[in-house]
Amino acid sequence: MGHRGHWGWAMIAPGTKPLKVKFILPALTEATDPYWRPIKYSLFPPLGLATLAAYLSADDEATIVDEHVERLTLDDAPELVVIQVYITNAYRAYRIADRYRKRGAFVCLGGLHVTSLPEEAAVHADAIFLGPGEQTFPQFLEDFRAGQPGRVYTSLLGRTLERVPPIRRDLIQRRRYLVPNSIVVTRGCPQHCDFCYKDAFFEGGRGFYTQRVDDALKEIERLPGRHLYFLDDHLLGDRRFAEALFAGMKGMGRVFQGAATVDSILRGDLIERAAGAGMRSIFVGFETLTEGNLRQSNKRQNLGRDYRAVADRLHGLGIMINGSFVFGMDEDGEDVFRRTVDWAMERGITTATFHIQTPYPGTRLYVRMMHEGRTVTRNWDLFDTRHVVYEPARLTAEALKTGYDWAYKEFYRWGSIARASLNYGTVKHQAKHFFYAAGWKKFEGLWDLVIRARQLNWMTPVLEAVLARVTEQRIADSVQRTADRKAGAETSAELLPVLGQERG
Ligand code: B12
Ligand code: SF4
Repeated sequence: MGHRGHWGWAMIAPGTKPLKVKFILPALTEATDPYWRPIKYSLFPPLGLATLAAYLSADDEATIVDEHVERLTLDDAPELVVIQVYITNAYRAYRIADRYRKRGAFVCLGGLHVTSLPEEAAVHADAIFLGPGEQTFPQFLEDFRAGQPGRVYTSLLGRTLERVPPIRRDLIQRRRYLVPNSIVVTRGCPQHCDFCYKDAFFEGGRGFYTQRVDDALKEIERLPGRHLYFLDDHLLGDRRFAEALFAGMKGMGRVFQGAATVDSILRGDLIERAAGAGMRSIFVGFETLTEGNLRQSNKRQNLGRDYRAVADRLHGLGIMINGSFVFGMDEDGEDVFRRTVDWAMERGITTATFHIQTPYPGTRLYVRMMHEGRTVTRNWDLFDTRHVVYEPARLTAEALKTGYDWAYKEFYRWGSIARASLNYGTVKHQAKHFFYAAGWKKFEGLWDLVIRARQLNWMTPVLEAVLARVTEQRIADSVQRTADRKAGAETSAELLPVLGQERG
């Protein structure tokens, strides 16, 4: 049944009855609690589901419902329901799945949480999917159309992003999102941090792979407007791929945000190339300022790296930093909160994402915590990095929670935002930092208003303006510094005075 189209994925055979398919991203639990911040969940459209929808035939009838931005009704009658399950929407996902199964729909569950705990999810599904869906979902569709769907589809060998069909962005309601142009051009990550979802999710096959550069560039060209947000775990993870991508993007007039590790920012001149292609802000996993914590969590790529040099290099390029920090690792004591927040402010980190360490099922951290008898709950609703779900080593659970809450408040005080912006050399950059940081945490009322008016896309040009271009000169200066470093300077510490002068 089915034949292969020119893309290489399964196509519906002529004459086969079209399918009615509903893709659902259930709301995370916090949608109903005081932490709910509509803007946070109106950032990105459900890219994973739009990726899967691309494997349907043109005749099939598909809808994507993202419960964070619209109401989900359950009284319709799709034949096939496809639900993406994260740990913190798992219970809600299961309730929706049960409801649709009672109504006679065939329900597929997949995503990170299903991959971590397949037995738990299987009770609520007709078919479950482990790992990325690019190979398993088209196989399932073929089986389903043939009337022989399997129970468990596991992504193993043959994982690739080559010849994948274009994402069904037509099913996404762009105006409901601040960042409709989210994109992923790689999957996974070359690193192996103990607390990360990555190794469990990609078990049994490749853990890091990229699109073909020309496919990625074509996908970028299809996106309207200027702003892009790369959701890749590590955009600089494959040097050759990233070099070619940035070369291809040069001159496209894009501004973009992405994520990378500290070592990749310090190494070579990839970050200058990224800046030249339009990178204006980057998510960096600093995680902890304590070496022992890095070692224990196998975050080797951060060991011995000069975090200060990372911040200075990025600022030198006019790239704003979203720093990620984890509290509650085994060497963290009461002083960790103040130390971390002070460091982030002193280094001019624009936005900080703080997390309480969370042992996600499937990770090596989870196994260790179980082994040491330190897990205290299996209520997945609490696994949102805001609650303490294990016994910390050198802190009480209360102190960890209080310190985490304090860190957020302290970092986003008006005074702190102003203090951090003073780290920037020019008034333009100080203003950029100020508006970006303040806009993220201080204008909640305004965001809510725009979201209610369903016109979030009006704000995208504002975001583009805040992320506007740094001068070519800054990038050229930084490239020169990299060349100088290669020619002589031994350590990044030696470069700091040079960077300091440049910024002053
Ligand atoms: C975008 C994003 C968000 C967005 C989600 C918006 C959205 N509309 O999806 C927002 C900002 C809301 C968010 C929030 C959080 N996130 Co988040 N987020 C991501 C990010 C960066 C990208 C997700 C993405 O779009 N990937 C690209 C698409 C193509 O892949 P995908 O969604 O995984 O879908 C594929 C497969 O999973 C599979 N699949 C998925 N569903 C299904 C269903 C079926 C039936 C099938 C066949 C296949 C299938 O097929 C798809 C194609 O391969 C990931 C990192 C990552 N690389 O995945 C983290 C990530 C998912 N987030 C993570 C975390 C920890 C959080 C937070 C808890 C953090 C925090 N404190 O802020 C919060 C959640 C808060 C809460 N209350 O629960 C962790 C999850 C860890 C875990 N084990 O669950 C990740 C993995 C980051 C990381 N490296 O740790 N996040
Ligand atoms: S570098 Fe980031 S994405 Fe990669 S394994 Fe570590 S935590 Fe996960």
